[in-house]
Amino acid sequence: MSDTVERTFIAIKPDGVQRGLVAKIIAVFEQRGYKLVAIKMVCPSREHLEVHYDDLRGKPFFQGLIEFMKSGPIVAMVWEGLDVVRQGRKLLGATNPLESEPGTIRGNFAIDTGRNVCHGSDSVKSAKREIAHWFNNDELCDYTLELKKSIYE
Ligand code: IDP
Ligand code: MG
Repeated sequence: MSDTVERTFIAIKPDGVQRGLVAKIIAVFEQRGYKLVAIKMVCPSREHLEVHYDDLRGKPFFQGLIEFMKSGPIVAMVWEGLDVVRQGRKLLGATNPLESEPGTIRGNFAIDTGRNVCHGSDSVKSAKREIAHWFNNDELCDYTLELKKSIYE
């Protein structure tokens, strides 16, 4: 069995929650075979969101992005499995939903970049930073996915 402990941070943004996409987005990761390690609904502070999007400070859309992310609850999750960071980005689709392939979450459910319904870490390094930023260690559940033998060779 290959290395399956890679983790990524996936969030359903306020537009995804408002549009009733929580179950659908979770199902995409569940059905692919990834393991849900942590999940919570949160209304983070402006400061928390600014640190999350630290690399985008200075972009013209930054303030609008933070305002939008503050406009309602977010469902924050950690998913685990082989290549989950890169595969998670693929499941989400391109940042601009007009460029997202049909079949991806953004390609199926979004049109505008500023309302692209979900977030996913862009590298293993970002994932580590984001997981530590959104979750305490005791919120990350340590358990065996019994289906593992059916998912990995
Ligand atoms: P990502 O979410 O695909 O990683 P990033 O470039 O990290 O994309 O941007 C973070 C978020 O900022 C995007 O998901 C999107 O909601 C928003 N964003 C990025 N570029 C623009 C833009 O040009 N206009 C409006 N919002 C943007
Ligand atoms: Mg990003």
